[in-house]
Amino acid sequence: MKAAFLAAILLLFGHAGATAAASETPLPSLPADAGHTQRVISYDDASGKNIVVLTESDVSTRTAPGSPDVRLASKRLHAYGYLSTPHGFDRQWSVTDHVKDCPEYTSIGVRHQADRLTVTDLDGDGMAEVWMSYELWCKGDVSPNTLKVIMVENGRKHAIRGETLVELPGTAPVGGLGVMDGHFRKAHPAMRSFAREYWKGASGGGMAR
Ligand SMILES: [Ca+2]
Repeated sequence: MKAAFLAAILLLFGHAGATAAASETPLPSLPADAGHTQRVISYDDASGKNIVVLTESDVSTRTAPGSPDVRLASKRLHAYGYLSTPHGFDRQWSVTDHVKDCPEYTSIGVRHQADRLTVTDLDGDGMAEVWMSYELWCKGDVSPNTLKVIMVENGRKHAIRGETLVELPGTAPVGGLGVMDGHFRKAHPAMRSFAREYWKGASGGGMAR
């Protein structure tokens, strides 16, 4: 196995307008619709110096077509992976997801689990695996949220899709199950093992298969 690469957390800040400028490392300029930065990390692997940025948009609203009394809410999240080159930052991959047109009387949520952003090299090939999880919801009750775990290695995305686990006193647990996509099913056993643990943590105790 190659020596583990250095994973260095450079910045952790809340929203745009925070102290990104305090870093000595230049940051990539994000797309105009990226929204607010939630977290930035950098790491080195066999490809070079990389930066990952997690962002979320504001909630936007519009009037429902044909129903002037109904407002619909939407929100997006993004993740961007950049490689630092002599010519500047080159975007290698991105992840985008959203809740669209959620009736405003319900609760809309589009949220990175930003503190769980993690970098590994579980198969020891020198190429980092970047792990993230996020939740989506549009609901008016305490039902589970949609939960996704995404791992990106060398630009290739692997996903687990399912729901958060909800446990209320006096009732049976609801949700928690995640299903690995075809990329995860073919991934290195160490990655699948890590993925199950990662899902467990992201979902609040659920299982991935
Ligand atoms: Ca790897």
